[in-house]
Amino acid sequence: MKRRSFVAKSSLGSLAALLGVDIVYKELIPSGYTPVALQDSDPFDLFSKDEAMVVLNDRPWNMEAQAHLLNDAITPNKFMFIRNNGIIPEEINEQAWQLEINGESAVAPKTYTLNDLKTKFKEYTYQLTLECGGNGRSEFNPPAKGNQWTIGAVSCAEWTGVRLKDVLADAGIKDDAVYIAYHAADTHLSNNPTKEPISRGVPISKAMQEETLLAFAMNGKPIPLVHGFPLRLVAGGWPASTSGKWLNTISIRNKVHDGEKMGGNSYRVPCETVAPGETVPEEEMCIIESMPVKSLITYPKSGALLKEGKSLKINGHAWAGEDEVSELEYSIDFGSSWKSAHIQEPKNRLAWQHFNATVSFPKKGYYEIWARATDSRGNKQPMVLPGWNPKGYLNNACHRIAVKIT
Ligand SMILES: Nc1nc2c(c(=O)[nH]1)N[C@H]1C(S)=C(S)[C@@H](COP(=O)(O)O)O[C@H]1N2
Ligand SMILES: [Mo]
Repeated sequence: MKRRSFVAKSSLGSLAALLGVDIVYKELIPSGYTPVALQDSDPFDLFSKDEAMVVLNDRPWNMEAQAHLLNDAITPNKFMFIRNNGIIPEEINEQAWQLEINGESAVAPKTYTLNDLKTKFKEYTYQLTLECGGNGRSEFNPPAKGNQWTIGAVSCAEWTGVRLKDVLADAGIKDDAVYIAYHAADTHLSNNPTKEPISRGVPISKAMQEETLLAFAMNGKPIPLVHGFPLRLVAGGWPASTSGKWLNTISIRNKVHDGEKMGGNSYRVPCETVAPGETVPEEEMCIIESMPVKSLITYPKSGALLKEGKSLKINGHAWAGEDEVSELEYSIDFGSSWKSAHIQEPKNRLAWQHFNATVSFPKKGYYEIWARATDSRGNKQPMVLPGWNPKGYLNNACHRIAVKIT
């Protein structure tokens, strides 16, 4: 019954988009009525997600993973978190889809069809870590408004597309370019067509990186609708809010982009540490760029039981935004002492790295395993919460799981 109410409260339009065909008389559907074909649908079915994913919000749709669901080296669609700021676009026509490059620092506006992108430019595939800036928000105190993500708003899928830098070079970019901005086909929750749910971007230097893609495939297949079909900007290692889904426009800006969710407290944190709850003036807020070092124990699931005398193999992933993870340690004594785990090299820059260790326990009882990653510049994850900020971003505290030895 809980499932059904998700459907009833959602926008019929976006559900129709998920049916794959237009509901011809949709404006005649009585309010509160759910079409038969959708009555048995639930968000897990609609988005092809595993039933163990956790729905945080249904308007807009937001769903997160649990740590143990993220055990795969490459995150499959069914375990990938969903973060929407608006309503998923309806009736996407792949054949007619266009990407426009424009803006003050574009030589002239230019458009590309998907076919143009696929045929004119070389294709690349990278594993790219995408973490929502607000992942971990639920732990902050005083609490921060917004989706109460725990640890599951992170993924590392394999993205295929063309390099943004190749397309920008083809379109023509002026010397005064500072930032690129994305615009997309999703619509504002208010249904006001003049309002965008989100329009963010990255500095030119990030746009020009080899791994910054205009992606049309995820894990070897067309991108699932909810993750940005048919075209997505992917900027790994940065807050995933910079990776615009349903991409239809890139504007080359001659100033820092001033689109929706670029200003105020959105995806910005105090430039200097502040006391919890403090009011921070606008000019003292800085845009989040590279995400901080972080890790997740993905095996075993928290709550594991183990017989005395047996050792436990643990594994997980660690990532560090633009940087690499150089060390992964674990503790079974609440952070008093640490041992090194084995950490692998990333498949490519900006991919998460896998770690494993064999853990033994001195005697029966309750333990916690804590994991702590260190990046190549020596930054370590904090054991508890990092600096408070108004919107609860960048919580990279150590992940922990419970284990009982019986
Ligand atoms: N067009 C568009 N792109 C978007 C968003 C959105 O609401 N609309 N949300 C952003 C945010 S805040 C995040 S965290 C990621 C989530 O990507 P995912 O849903 O594919 O996991 O997409 C980003 N790109
Ligand atoms: Mo996000």
